[in-house]
Amino acid sequence: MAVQRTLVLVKPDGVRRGLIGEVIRRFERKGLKIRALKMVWLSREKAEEFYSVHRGKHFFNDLIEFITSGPIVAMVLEGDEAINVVRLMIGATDGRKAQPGTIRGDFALSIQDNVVHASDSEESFEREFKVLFTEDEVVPPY
Ligand code: 3AN
Repeated sequence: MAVQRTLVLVKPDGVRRGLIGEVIRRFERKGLKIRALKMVWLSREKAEEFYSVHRGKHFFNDLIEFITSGPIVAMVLEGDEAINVVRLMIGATDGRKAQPGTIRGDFALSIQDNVVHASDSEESFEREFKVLFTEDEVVPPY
């Protein structure tokens, strides 16, 4: 058993569509613990830092425009193998290819407007966490 933390975003499309509660509900019912939660509107600078691994790709500009187009909800979830569990629950990047039953499979029909983001590795979590949170925003285990 390896307890991990992972970072999840409800992206601007998810917030606009009123899916914040639906997304959080799925993770809570799964048994994941919310250790931090906040609503933020990313600056262009923060967004570019968050998605720095995609800099130079053909979709980078559109991605930055999209993620800064409205507020997002950022959270830190914790649980046994949380990184993989959450990736399975959100589904494939392209909503058209994501399995029904996953968040993207149930709510997305696009590769960009795909409702949620989740860290894909411990290294990604560490990097993403620093862009969005400080340790004092994380509640102790409960
Ligand atoms: P995931 O969000 O599943 O980890 P990544 O990290 O490969 O996927 O991509 C980050 C984000 O970049 C995606 N959620 C999507 O919004 C956008 N993206 C990725 N690949 C493409 C693509 N081929 N065309 C347009 N947007 C893309």
